Amino acid sequence: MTAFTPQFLHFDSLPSTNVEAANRAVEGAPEGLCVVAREQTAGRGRLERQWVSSKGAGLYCSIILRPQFYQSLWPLLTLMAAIAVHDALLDVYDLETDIKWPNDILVNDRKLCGILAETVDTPLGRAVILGIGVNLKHNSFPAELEGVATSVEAATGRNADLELVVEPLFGSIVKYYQMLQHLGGSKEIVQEWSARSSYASGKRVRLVNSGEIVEGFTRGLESDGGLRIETNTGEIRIFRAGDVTAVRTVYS
Ligand code: BT5
Repeated sequence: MTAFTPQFLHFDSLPSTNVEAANRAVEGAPEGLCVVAREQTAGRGRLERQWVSSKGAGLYCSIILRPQFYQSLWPLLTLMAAIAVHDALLDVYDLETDIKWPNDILVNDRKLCGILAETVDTPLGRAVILGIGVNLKHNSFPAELEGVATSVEAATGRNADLELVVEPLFGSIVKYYQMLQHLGGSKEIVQEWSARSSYASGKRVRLVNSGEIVEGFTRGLESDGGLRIETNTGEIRIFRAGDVTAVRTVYS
């Protein structure tokens, strides 16, 4: 089992911390290298989407991992990161958050944090770049994110400083990464994730994946992090990718 002490590289501005960390990984950087930037000019989400990363307004960071377990379980790294962000926000800001499968941290149904795990082939083997973006400051968001995004400051009314959250967050990542690597660790990560997410079970959702739209109720996670949905026809389907939204039930 590998354990590491995070090593930090701080930048004022980068196109994307994931790209910088991937380049470092290709150059042979070790597991645990964390790239942190005050601003990203080309911050990205899944499927080539943009991650708005205004200067000084959030935590934009990426850590290099070199997992030694089956690649089929690597999706659990995204869940692990979400657990770690959840715990760090609770510890540092007393902020209770929800986790939406697979990679969003929400407060009052608004997005506070997104996580992007990518793989990169390096001379030391395939690595995972785990990117985390957390909105800290109560800056105004672009029009398309108004009503969709939130920040620690907006949610708590308290000042949110980058320096306060970085170490607890990476401390949490190390803790849950070790848990994941134990025998039975994947089951524990799924349990920890489910305990923090209203989306784990019994939530009415709509999932969109490659143009397909499915509606139903969530029915827990598979051991690799896949989401089970009981569709309106009663069939249980398992999804390993997709965008989930909560569907409100209207009672008359
Ligand atoms: C994500 O993608 O949520 C993953 C975001 C990962 C960002 C981090 S920052 C450090 C590292 N370096 C990078 O370049 N990326 C990672 P996805 O689930 O596809 O969500 C993207 C969508 O979230 C966008 O299409 C917007 O709708 C919304 N969005 C963009 N910026 C946001 C923000 N700052 N706060 C809340 N929502 C945002």
